[in-house]
Amino acid sequence: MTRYQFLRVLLLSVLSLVFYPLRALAGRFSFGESPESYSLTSVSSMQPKATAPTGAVTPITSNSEFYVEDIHGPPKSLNAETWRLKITGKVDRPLTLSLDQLRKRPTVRRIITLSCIGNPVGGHALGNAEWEGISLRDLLDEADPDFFTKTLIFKGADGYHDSIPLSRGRHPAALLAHTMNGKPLPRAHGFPLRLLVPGLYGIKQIKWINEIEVSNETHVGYWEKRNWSRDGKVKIISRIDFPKNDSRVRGSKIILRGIAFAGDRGIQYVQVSTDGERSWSLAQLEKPLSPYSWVFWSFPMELPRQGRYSIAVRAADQYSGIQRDGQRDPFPSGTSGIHRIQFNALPG
Ligand SMILES: Nc1nc2c(c(=O)[nH]1)N[C@H]1C(S)=C(S)[C@@H](COP(=O)(O)O)O[C@H]1N2
Ligand SMILES: [Mo]
Repeated sequence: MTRYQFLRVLLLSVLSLVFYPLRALAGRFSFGESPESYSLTSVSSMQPKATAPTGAVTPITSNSEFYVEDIHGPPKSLNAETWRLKITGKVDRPLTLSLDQLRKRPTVRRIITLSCIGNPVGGHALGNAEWEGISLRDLLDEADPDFFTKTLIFKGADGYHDSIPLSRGRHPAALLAHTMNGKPLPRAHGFPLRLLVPGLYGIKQIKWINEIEVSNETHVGYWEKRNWSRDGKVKIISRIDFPKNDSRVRGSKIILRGIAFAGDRGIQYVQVSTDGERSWSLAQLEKPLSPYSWVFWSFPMELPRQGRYSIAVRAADQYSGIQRDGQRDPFPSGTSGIHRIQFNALPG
């Protein structure tokens, strides 16, 4: 931290001590609109298009197998020639960039796993890709946000919008991607430009971006208006990929396999239970492809008898400890439910 950054944090902390209580008071007398005032009947469901791969789950998800989730599909009117990215709002230097100009800028490459907040327990609305594009932090430095700003609002050409804290946008790995797994970003995934910021669910990873507004207001995003989570932080996710639920296996020994993911918090360990969750054992972990990538786990299991077996998996991140089988419904802030499967062991 530089001295300037330190003083800035100090000043903002002191100011917020005064400002937030005042605003909370104002809220009681209902000046203006607060997010709480949206009706709870406007809940609407997010329906990611995702299928389990036919073969084994691979460390990198191919573009064609990557899940897709959006409100209306790719915007029809989007034309790469006339498309512009605008940086607007509380900045010293508003910017307007064409796709050619963006492509000429220095690029960064990051492996980041993306998960839909609506992904159910054991679901496949998450994938891992290598994204290439421009550093969001560098772009922000160039536009130079005003001293007191705290919000970045991202707007997609389809009318979708959401915000992240400016501090999160300055994450060293946050990028505006124009390339996915070495190919131009597919239309379905946000061509010409989409956001990737570690630690947050897909809800925050805006596709078809045409404007980034720097603001000092709180912003209520598209899904937030429909009562989904405001912060969109990824919860601990773990999944069993082999064997599949209700499948049949042969042999006296098998290797259970799956993935675990916790956004930008890193997976510390994964545990498997083969005895109805009375005891848990540590699984083996593969080294993740990046600090923001899912982790592959495996666990050798003896099958001393024929018949039905139940297994469960749970993971711990580096900060909050072991995953709890809390909320199984993804609404409103993502599920942390434990994945359980059953399979049948056949003779031979
Ligand atoms: N412009 C725009 N961006 C969007 C959305 C959208 O509807 N419109 N949906 C978000 C949601 S909810 C998710 S999970 C991710 C999915 O990204 P993908 O389709 O590339 O997997 O995009 C996010 N970005
Ligand atoms: Mo999503």
